[in-house]
Amino acid sequence: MRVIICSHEADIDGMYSASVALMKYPGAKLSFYNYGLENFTKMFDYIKNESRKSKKGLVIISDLGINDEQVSALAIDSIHYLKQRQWSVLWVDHHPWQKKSLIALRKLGTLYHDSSGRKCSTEIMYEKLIRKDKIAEQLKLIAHSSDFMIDVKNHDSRVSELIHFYRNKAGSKQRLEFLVQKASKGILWDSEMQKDYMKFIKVGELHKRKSLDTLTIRKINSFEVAFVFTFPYVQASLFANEVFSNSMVDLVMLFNKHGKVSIRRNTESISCSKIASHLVEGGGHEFASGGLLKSNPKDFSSCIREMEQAIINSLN
Ligand SMILES: [Mn+2]
Repeated sequence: MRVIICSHEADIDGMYSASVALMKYPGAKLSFYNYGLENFTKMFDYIKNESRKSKKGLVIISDLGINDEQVSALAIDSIHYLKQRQWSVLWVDHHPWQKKSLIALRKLGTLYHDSSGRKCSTEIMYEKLIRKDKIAEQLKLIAHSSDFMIDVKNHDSRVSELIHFYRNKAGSKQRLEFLVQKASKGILWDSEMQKDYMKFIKVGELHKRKSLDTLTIRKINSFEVAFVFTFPYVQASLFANEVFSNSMVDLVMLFNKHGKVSIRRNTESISCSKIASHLVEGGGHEFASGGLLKSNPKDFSSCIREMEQAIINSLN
């Protein structure tokens, strides 16, 4: 049977949940996607195309959530098509979904969705597919501490940085596939990754310094908020943690040249997902979220004004 695994390209959880799925279905094809209608369209086009090559198959979608009406309609339509070709769908995720989409998807395929906010996709994949496997167990522990930023001091962030490097480096998408294949065999680091990592360190440090030069701190209500324009090789979560450990801010909002915003918090009295809901295509978790700006990314002060307004709206 033809099996394809489509997972979130963003982070360790996306990669390792795909690795765990690959352990269960070693011959499966891998591909990675991000959020947004355009990306979901790409994903479903690929899946439908694969389903034309053979009747009967399985597609596993991981670590990607439906948070948008159009994406929901696209997913429902595509899965109907797949069912006609006798393909089944297994969807694993932990992002917030609209209730309507959850109900619709449950009717069409197998959906393992955790809404508790305490499990990452790799953990769900482990529990549902390959429980008790020693390698998978390690993968889910690493993904959990990376996704929820638990025990940051003892967490090895190099794989996260490397994923970020591969995502942003032209022609490096295949490296993500290698990383997932290696992890599924229990190889979490090797000389090739080390070599790539050393390349990343050089340019990554430079981009971090350049980003820090743009740091602006504003007081909004009782909260200290840092706004930073980030250069491509800066990984949002790790960088936000650095900002938190070097300053006393409560919230960090990062934005880049594409107008993409990443929101991270240092206090539980702010909801990142609420702030994101006041941005374009905003979504995510309480503790980490993102969205898009309407402002021209080159115009820092108008970007900051727009983000400030999103915070103010979320506090009301
Ligand atoms: Mn995740």
